[in-house]
Amino acid sequence: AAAPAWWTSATVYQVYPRSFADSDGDGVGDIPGIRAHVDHLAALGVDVVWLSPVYATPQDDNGYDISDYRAVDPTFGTLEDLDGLIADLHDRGIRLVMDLVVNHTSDEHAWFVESRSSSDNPKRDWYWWRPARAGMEAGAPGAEPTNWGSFFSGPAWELDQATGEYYLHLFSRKQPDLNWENPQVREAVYDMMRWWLDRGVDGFRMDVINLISKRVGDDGSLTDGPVGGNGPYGDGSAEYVCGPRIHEFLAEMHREVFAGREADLITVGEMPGVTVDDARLFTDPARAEVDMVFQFEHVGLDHGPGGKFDVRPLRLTDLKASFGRWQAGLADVGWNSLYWDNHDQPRAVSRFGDDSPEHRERSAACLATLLHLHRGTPYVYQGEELGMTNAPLERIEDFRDIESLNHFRQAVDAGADPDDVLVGLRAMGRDNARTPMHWDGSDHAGFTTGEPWIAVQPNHDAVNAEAARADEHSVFHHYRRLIAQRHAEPVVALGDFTMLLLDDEQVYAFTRTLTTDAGDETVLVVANVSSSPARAAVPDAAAWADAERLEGCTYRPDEGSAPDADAALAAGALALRPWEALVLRRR
Ligand code: ISL
Repeated sequence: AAAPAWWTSATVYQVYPRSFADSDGDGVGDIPGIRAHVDHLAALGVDVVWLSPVYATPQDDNGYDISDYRAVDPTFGTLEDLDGLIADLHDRGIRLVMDLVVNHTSDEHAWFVESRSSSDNPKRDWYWWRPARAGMEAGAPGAEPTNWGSFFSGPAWELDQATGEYYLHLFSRKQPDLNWENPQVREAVYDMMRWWLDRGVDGFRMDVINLISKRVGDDGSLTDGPVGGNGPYGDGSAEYVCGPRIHEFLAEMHREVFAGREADLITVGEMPGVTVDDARLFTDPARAEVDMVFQFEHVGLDHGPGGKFDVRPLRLTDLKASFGRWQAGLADVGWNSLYWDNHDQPRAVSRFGDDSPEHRERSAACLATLLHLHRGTPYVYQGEELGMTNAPLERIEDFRDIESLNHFRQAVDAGADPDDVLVGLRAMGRDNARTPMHWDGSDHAGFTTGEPWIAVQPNHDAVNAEAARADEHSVFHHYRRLIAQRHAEPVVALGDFTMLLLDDEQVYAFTRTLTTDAGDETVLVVANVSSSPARAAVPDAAAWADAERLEGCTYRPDEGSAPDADAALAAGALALRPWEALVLRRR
């Protein structure tokens, strides 16, 4: 068999540039700010940095609305700054992955400016232009070409006065969708991607890449989606999530852009709504599409029928069933990416752990142990390695994100009580993860000398990188050791995964097994995912009674395990303190 790809033992760190480090005091993070902190990333030991967008942008969606794919936005710096960052990272053996946002551009991109200028412009067909619904007047309520809602509230169509036609925008009205049916669009994107690879970048994280193929009839028609549940609009997802030509497009991209150089690269497709079966196809190396996908199942388990802001308690059994299904589904073909959070999700410790002062560090470390011992490529979002928490967002004025602001306005206009709407926004709003990175305990956490674009969290006095690096028992050093174990131990990178105790609401347990010529090696992970003591009914417990601890995987090894752990294990169970995780190895 071929040697495993380098990224099977790699860990990726996501930098959200707006909130990482500001070098020039304008309150917004920038590339020189990142360059000033590359040693933090090297100390953590990550292999890859995924940089969220730094391209030219009007910042309607914090850079996910791009007006020039080959330019760096002045807010973030210059192309030379980016070249410098690539060099700084490469000097430390760290690769750089750029965000590729090509489901849509900004409405200020030259392509769209041309496209909207007239019905017969050569670039007209680069976007999705449609007349009003048959028999209706453009602009009349319900006259949009389809009933689809946008991810950011309101309809997915905007009427453009210049020609009296509508254009499609699955996200904000300043993010028109590109028409991937048009081969010129695809060639322009591939050309831009090659340009970045030639500049030295090592791959792409592909934004909502499974939405690029829309189901379109021979006559150019698009189809309404079912209405109900979440607001007045139709759910168009069946028409564009993993649409009819998605595999063809990604295979073509691979041939046109990656072929011949793929061994050094890493590609990850962000894919809301992707199923395990789709993901097997997308990540099957024989099909040559992408290396791995970001799936969304585990970050949807606490959403109610009303959508992401309709928050429900998360059940550990659901979480384990989901991860277990993905681990099994991509066991023999394909590869998983592993994440708890990113710039679109609440902070991991606040959502899956316990962010109270008593349990914050232990629960953050427990979550790290669990994720980093799954099979797949782990992603660490900036600040996760410090156990950063959700932000204390109180009033609507505290929010900055277009998704939250639009949702608030739509819900309140529709008659909802603003206080009720805020409950959902506080729990799920994307700004939770977008407050500035905590570098130290000084004013503005060392993020900026100016006025930060969004408030720094007050807990930066205790939760910050400087303090964490100086404390060998910090969450940071726990992450560092876990990342190192993935490099050092083939069983961590490649071992088979078996979920255990699927019905237990408190304990998360699994094994990893590696079969080699030297015999079997098995790692057992057992964690108490709660703030009260637990007893785990580990299968075949007695066999683990005197197994060794897998080095580097225990948080606070100085504290030992729960007092009666060994005796309990010998007797067929295991005693665990709140958020305690044990990682044992048997050969
Ligand atoms: O958070 C979400 C909205 O409820 C997600 O559905 C999110 O929009 C989805 O994960 C796609 O995210 C990506 O594309 C968006 C951008 O706003 C996100 O920041 C990006 O990660 C549009 O480009």
